[in-house]
Amino acid sequence: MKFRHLPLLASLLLACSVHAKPHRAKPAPPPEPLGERPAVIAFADELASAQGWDAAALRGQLTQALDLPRVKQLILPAAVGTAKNWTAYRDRFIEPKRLDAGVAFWAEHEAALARAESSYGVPAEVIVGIIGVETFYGRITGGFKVLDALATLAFDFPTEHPRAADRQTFFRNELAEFLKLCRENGLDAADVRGSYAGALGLPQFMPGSWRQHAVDFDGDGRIDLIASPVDAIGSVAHYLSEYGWKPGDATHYSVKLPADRRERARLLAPDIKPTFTAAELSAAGALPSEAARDHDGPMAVIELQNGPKKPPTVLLGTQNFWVVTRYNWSAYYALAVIELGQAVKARRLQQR
Ligand SMILES: [Ca+2]
Repeated sequence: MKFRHLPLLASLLLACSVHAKPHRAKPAPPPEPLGERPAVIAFADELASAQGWDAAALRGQLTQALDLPRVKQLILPAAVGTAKNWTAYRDRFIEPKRLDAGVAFWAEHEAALARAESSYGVPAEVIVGIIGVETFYGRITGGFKVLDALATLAFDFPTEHPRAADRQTFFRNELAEFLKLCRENGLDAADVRGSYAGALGLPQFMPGSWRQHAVDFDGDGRIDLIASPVDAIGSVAHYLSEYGWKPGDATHYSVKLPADRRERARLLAPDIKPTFTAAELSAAGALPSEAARDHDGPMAVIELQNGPKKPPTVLLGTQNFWVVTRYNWSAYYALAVIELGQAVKARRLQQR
């Protein structure tokens, strides 16, 4: 499975529930070049050979890439024992400044959003929700040099991470994708900035997702997710469409869970994966909403924690909810995207 920026939002999710920032406790030492490590040389030679590039130039570029201690701090999971809190997470995104920016973004790109909706069947509000959660409509796209960030994670991934080997392989692949992407799109690899995990532009696509799913939606002959909001809009819609967005279907419904603890646990076990039909949910003692009872297809029973003192938020996620989690594997993320889009839409209608 491909996730474009799981590391970014996963840590954001955990970090937002607690105001402490465990990774910022001590200042990072100054960065130094990666140097002539055997893995760097081998990677450069292999990629240059496969792509027909100048091997010496690529070796030079990668051995001089900076090994960024800050990136290695940020990629680590947050400290254990930090409780998830949907209400706190939601408040971070659904707030007046981001809503105003969303209304302005929608007004400026109304035609592109409508065209994306008609081309791919993905509602404008979902696209607006994603770009708003990701980058505050292009205001926060990341200040790290992507070449340095990806080279750090590709060749000096912190070994204390629980899935270090997997993640290092993932980032080596993303580094190769990034280098190809820069050549294909006329970008200077040394100049491109993005998140600490290498996510790029308004929609924070990882380089591999950019190459696989992004589209030239403004028709200027190149794909630019950094400077073209219209390309970003079309690319987000195309991405969701490719992951199976069902035009016209709801993202989620309300539900009351069964009183029986074992039945509740059974329904919650598949997490965000749509598994149960409305009839199966009713048979298990759950009370799906009236609209959910008319839903054609399986649903996921999703529980979002609200901290130790408040009851959790519970909902039924459809296939479309699951598709939003292909952007980032988190129910908290998906619901924030959906609710931000709805809130921007409501404010936009109210102001008219
Ligand atoms: Ca374009």
